[in-house]
Amino acid sequence: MIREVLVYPNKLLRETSKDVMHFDAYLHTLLQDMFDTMVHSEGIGLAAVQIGEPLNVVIINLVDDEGCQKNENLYEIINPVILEKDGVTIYQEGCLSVPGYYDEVERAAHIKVAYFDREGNRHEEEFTDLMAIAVQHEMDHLKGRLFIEKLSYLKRKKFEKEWKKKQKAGK
Ligand code: Y12
Ligand code: CO
Repeated sequence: MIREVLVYPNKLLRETSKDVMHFDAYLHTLLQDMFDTMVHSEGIGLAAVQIGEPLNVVIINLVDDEGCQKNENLYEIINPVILEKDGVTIYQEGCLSVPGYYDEVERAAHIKVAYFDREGNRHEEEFTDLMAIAVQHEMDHLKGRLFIEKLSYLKRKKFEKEWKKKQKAGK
């Protein structure tokens, strides 16, 4: 089912998400709803809190070199914890909860993450490149943080001005 994506400055987006305790049908329906919503919205990543469910659940499905979003590249990341991080990378990020705004954000270039899959199996995996950026972006959502909060003071001011103007224009 396609669900509504919460948009900044919705207060629910600031909530801290809680760990999943049961790897059951409720979780599987949530994962399906997140997938349907992400694909419908043309996104490559989504956190459960973005559809109003403050649980530590993230999905990421990057597009391949041909621009295809293949199911085999879908990551379902539950209760993630960053074990190691190093290096620095800067990328122009966007977010379905801040539609139409993109800006450069600095993040770790390499991360090692422990997480659970939909069946409750524990994994440890290292991520680099766009996947490392996406995992960190989505994990920030789980702490109630948006990428715009990582911008410099001046860039944040610029964003708030543009956002208010857009809202006034009804976009
Ligand atoms: C790198 C950086 C950030 C991420 C997090 C996941 N971000 C997204 O999936 C953002 C998608 C997005 C899609 C939009 O819709 C269209 O482009 C049609 C959009 O809407 C507008 O710009 C109007 C905004 C964001 C992963 C990896
Ligand atoms: Co986002």
